[in-house]
Amino acid sequence: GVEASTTAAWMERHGQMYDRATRHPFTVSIRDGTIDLSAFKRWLSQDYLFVREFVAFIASVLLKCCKQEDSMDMEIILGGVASLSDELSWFKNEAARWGVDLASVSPLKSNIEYHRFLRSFAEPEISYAVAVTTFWIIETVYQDSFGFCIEEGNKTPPELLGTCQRWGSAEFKQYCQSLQRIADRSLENAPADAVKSAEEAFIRVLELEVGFWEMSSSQS
Ligand code: HMH
Repeated sequence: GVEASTTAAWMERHGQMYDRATRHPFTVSIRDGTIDLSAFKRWLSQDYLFVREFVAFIASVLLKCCKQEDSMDMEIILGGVASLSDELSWFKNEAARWGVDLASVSPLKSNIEYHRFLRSFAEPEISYAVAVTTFWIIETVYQDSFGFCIEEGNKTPPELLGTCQRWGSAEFKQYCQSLQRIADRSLENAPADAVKSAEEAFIRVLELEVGFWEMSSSQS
């Protein structure tokens, strides 16, 4: 019969948490046009710092991928590293447009917590299956959150559409689906303890993403 993939099963099992991360009041307020622009600017500057850490994280996923016997996923992950170069330029442009000075931004508490989590993947003991699954869910939360902001019926302010397109585009969705296939295939071949660790990391990402939106919504 047709079985749901491991990751699809987790999205159902932890559906409430997944929805809290992908339909957060912060992104919902972008979609309904009530977003507070100072909150948007705070998100922009904090996410710039996040993405700089994310580069090192994806590099660690790439390294684990290359150490695999069969590293057929290398090109997809390498594409992810490459697209972050363009993304960092995008952040600089966007920050200039909003009058945000990136040089003077320090990471807030939830961002620091997320950095610490990302850095833990540099440990060689963490398996490729766990790392690539974590990579997939981090990207997917943004894809789903911003995709919703450009779906039918949105009242997203025109000046925020570029941001929403970056992660909400059909192209980014396909990239996330490629990562999901990679994650599922890796999990199928992984030992039970790695599958368990991957599920824990999946849940942890959802919590950290909620924390990141909360941090952006209100100064705390
Ligand atoms: C906090 N999560 C956060 N920032 C991002 N840019 C992504 C996920 C996806 O790239």
